[in-house]
Amino acid sequence: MTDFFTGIPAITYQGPDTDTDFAFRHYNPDEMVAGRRMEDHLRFAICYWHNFAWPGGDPFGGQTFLRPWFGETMEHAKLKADVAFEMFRILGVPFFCFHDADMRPEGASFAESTRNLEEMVEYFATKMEAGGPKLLWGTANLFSNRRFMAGAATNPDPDVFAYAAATVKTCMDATHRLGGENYVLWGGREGYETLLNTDLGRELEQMGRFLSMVVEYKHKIGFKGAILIEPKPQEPTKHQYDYDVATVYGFLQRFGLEKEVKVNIEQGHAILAGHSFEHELAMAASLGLLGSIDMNRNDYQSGWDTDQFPNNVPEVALAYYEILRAGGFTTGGTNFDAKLRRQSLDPEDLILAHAGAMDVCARGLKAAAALLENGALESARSARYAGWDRPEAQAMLQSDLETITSGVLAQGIDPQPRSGRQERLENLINRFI
Ligand code: XUL
Ligand code: CO
Repeated sequence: MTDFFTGIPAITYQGPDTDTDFAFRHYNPDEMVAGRRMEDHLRFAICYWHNFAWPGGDPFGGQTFLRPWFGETMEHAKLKADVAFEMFRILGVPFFCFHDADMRPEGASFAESTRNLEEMVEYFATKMEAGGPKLLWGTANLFSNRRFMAGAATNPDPDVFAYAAATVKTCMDATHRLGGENYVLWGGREGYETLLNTDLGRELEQMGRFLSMVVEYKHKIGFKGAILIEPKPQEPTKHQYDYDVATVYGFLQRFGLEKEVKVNIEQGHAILAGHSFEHELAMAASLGLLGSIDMNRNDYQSGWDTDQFPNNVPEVALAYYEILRAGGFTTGGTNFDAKLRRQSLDPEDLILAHAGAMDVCARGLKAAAALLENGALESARSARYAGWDRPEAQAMLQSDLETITSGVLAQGIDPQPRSGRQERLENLINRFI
C-alpha cells in the first residue's frame, strides 16, 4: 500500500441524491441496460500515460505535478504501478491501457529497454492476477523519443523503421502476455511537417508493409485480440496519414487489411478532423471497422487536442447510440485517454475526474439505450428509405443507365420531394437526454 490516495474512499454507486463528491450517481455497474450489465456495455479503461506518466507540461511550461514516482529507475516504475493499481481499485474499473514508455524506464539500449519492459510486465501480471483490472489494449510509444521525430514506420531512415518494428514486437508480446483484448497503433509521427522534404508515396508504402507485418505477427503468436488503428488528422505532425476513419479504410483496403484491422476512435481526434464523434462512429460501423473508443474531448475554442474528460451528456449519448446500434462493444471499450488540467494537482483530482466522466458516460448510455428501445428514430430512418425495399428499386441497382432512362420515360417518373424532418427528430432525441 502506498499513501498517495490516503483518505480517499472506494467509489461506489450511491444514486443521484447522494451529497458526497466521492460516489457514482449514475454509473451502477450491475444495473441492466438493454439486456447487459452497465459495466459490460461501457467497459471502462483508465489510461496509464496521462494519469501516471504525464508531468503536467504544456507548450509554454513544464512540470506542474510533483509525484513521488517520477524518475527513471525501476523502483520509480514499480511505485508508479503500485499507485496506479490502487487508483484502478478505488474506481473499480474493469480495464486499463498502456504504452511501453509509460510503464518502464528507457534503457541505454534497445535490449535494456526490453528487459525493463519485461520485468514491469511481470510486475503488472502479478497485480492483475491479484484482482486488478484486465488490459483493454497495449501500444508502443513511437512518438516521444527524438529517434522517432521523423516518423516510425514512415521514417526516411530504415534503421528507425527497424527500431520501431522491434519495439512494436515487444509491445505486442507484452500485450499478449497480459491478456490484452486489443493492440492499438496510433501513428503520431506517421505523417509530415513539410511536403518539401517528404516522399509521400514511399512513406505510405512503408506504412502499409509495417502494418502487414503487425498482422502477420499477431497470427503467428496466436494473439486473439483486435488490431486497431487510431485515426487523427494532425498534431504533432502537420498532416497525419491516418487522418480519419474513411482515410484509414482506404489505406487498409489498398493493403488488403480491411478484414484484419479495426479502428479506435477518439472524440477529440474526430473533432480535429472536422467531424463529429458520432460521424466517425457511424462511418466505422458502416464499414465494419468499429473497434474501441477513446472518450476524451477537446476544448472547442482552443483547437488543440486538449484530452479533457467528457462532460457533455448529449454528445456522449449520440456516441453510445451509434455503438449500441452497431451491436455494442466486442473486444473494445471506453478508454479515458484524458488528462487533468495542469492546475489540478491533488490526488483526489485524478479520482473525481474519472468518477464524473464515468457518470457522464452512464447517463449517455442510458439515454441512448432508451432511444434505441423506443424505436421511433430507427422507424423514421427506415421509412425514409422504404422506397428502396421495393423489388423494382433493388433491380435498378443491377441495371444500367440506358435501361433506367427508358423506365423513367415509359413510367413518367417525376420524384416528389419529402421532408427530412430534421427538427422533429432533434426534438425526439431531446426527449431522451
Ligand atoms: C494521442 C493519442 C494517443 C493514443 C495512444 O492523441 O490519442 O494517446 O491514444 O497512443
Ligand atoms: Co487516444
